[in-house]
Amino acid sequence: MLSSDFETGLAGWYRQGKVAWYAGDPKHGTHAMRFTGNNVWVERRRSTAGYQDLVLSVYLGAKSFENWEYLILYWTDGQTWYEPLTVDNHHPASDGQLHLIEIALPAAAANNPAFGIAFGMWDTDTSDFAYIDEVLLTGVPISP
Ligand SMILES: [Ca+2]
Ligand SMILES: [Ca+2]
Repeated sequence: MLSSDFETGLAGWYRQGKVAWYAGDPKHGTHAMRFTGNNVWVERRRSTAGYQDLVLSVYLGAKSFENWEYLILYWTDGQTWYEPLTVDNHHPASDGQLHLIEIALPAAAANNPAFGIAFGMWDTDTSDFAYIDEVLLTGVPISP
């Protein structure tokens, strides 16, 4: 339903803050998306109309986080932004490498024309980084 490996750029993603199309490591393939600095927000909307049993997967990691620094994965039903994943400096994905995260989204995400996902990085600075690659949203067509 949505697949983004960032091999050809960051098109389709609304971006605020210091977000780069990134050829360094870590990455899968030739490029990933990299955040640095504070107040980063990257968002993409995708209607899930006609689909259920949604699963969101992504490879992500964070580097140089201290206690107060966060990378958060969000999804929205069009009303509320939910936060199923927060990477802080105690999370395994704070080791600067890419980790597969898979989230089975609740029913409110299904069959929803206002569905969207986002990533935020907060209270960080220019020596902190987050890496995102291979964002994939899958769903099962709802039988008529
Ligand atoms: Ca890639
Ligand atoms: Ca830091």
